[in-house]
Amino acid sequence: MRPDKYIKNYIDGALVPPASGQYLDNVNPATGKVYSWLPDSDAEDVERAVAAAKKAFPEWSRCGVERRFRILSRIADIIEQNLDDFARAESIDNGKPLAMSRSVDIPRAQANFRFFATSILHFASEAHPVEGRAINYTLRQPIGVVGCISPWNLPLYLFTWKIAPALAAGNCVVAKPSELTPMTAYMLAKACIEAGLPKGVLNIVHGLGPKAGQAIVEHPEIKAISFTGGTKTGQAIARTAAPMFKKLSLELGGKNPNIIFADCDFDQMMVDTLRSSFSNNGQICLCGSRIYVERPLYERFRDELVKRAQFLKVGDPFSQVTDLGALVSEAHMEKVLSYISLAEMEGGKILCGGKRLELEGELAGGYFVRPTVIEGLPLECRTNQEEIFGPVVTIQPFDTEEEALQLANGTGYGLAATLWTQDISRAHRMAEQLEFGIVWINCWMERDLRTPFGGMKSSGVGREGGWEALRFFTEPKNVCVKY
Ligand code: TXE
Repeated sequence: MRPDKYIKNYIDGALVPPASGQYLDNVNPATGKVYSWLPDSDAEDVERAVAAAKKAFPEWSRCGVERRFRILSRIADIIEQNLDDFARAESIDNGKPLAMSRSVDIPRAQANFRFFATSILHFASEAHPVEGRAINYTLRQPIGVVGCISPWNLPLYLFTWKIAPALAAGNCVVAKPSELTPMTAYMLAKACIEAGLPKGVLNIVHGLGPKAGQAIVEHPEIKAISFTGGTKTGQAIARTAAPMFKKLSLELGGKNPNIIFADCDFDQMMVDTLRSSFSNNGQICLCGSRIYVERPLYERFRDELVKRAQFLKVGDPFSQVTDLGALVSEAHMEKVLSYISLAEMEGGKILCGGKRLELEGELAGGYFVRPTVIEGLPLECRTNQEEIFGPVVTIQPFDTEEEALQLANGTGYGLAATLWTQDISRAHRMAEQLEFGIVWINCWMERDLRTPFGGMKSSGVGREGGWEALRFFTEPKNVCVKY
């Protein structure tokens, strides 16, 4: 399955150009050069997608879970069979190392379809008998047409994390991937056609957030919105969708703490902390960007982290030795670099990195930034409060458990926290008090698709994953029968 130069929308079962005939540039972030074009879709394309989805809904919602299971499993098979093509396309589009696309992004996209294809076979609803009098049972019915909007950091991974449960539950979908990383969503459309997904069940509209994305959010026939992206965008979506009483699932930003106690397994902690700091260039909402270390371990940790960060190889996403590829776009690189300058202005000391990496040849225009470790900043400064979403971490010592908790909970975000300690009582005690949707103890990114996934505070509203996703994408109806 080869990527094409001109990406098309997927509407009513066909690959079609945008209504306006206008296209946007799609840039390869490792070279800084335009390499393909995507539809600059508008409300007209969204209107067509919604009409197709509405038409497809009666049959798809009633065709039975067995049929939905079969078709979604076939889509998973096709992604698996085309792993190399999907992985190459993802790395060109996003700038991430091919090894990561091959081992994380695309396998997970395949797993999302397989997981929800089988989940729907087991999904059941409750009954509440009133002894001797009546029985209540809950029908869980698909909502209708739903909107899924996803970001650029884990393109196909997050796109399918929303689409798969929505389809499994019997909804028809209008989806928009990020305009920065549209290619694998386009390839997914081809996979859906090959798998025999009935036309109109899934529609993929490409284009800009404020234009195509906004048209999805404000369309009155789209009854639920599942969104992953920046907190500001989440606020804008809620402003439009909440007064329309749409169901909303918002997975937003994070400013995640890693809390490291001196009694931890140092070697394992170092391996995972390096990953949580710099995987995917720090462009994962779950990456730990504020690292708090118990004072007796602080200097040893600092020296080791800086040594390992300097050792990471930044460069060609297609080289086997590359650890960090390019950041997703020039604008995002500028944002990350501006935060590093801000950190210096706020009194932070840059221990390593801190600069753009200029490569030669084909990669001369690429958006590469060296892994950066900063110390000496207080909790209240902007560097420690705002999401940077790049290969940048701050480190700070602490003395007591209470202080660690105060630091960890001290931002407006609440997505994920990581805790390193061998003291089991402390681990449970702190897990209870950490204000985060996910708490990892002695690990990071240990994912299980059955668990509730999402954040507290400004990190979002609602949970994805497992039954939570199927509950979100269904409407519960109480039926009461008196006898
Ligand atoms: O994301 P946006 P951006 C954070 C990260 C990053 C910041 C901004 O800090 O630096 O957000 O990134 C669509 N109506 N995260 O601006 O805009 C858009 O087209 C409807 C965290 O690139 O949130 C894309 O498909 N849709 C994060 C999607 O929203 C709109 C992942 C995400 O883009 C829209 C990415 C609108 N008005 C960034 N405006 C995470 N939580 O993992 C934009 N979009």
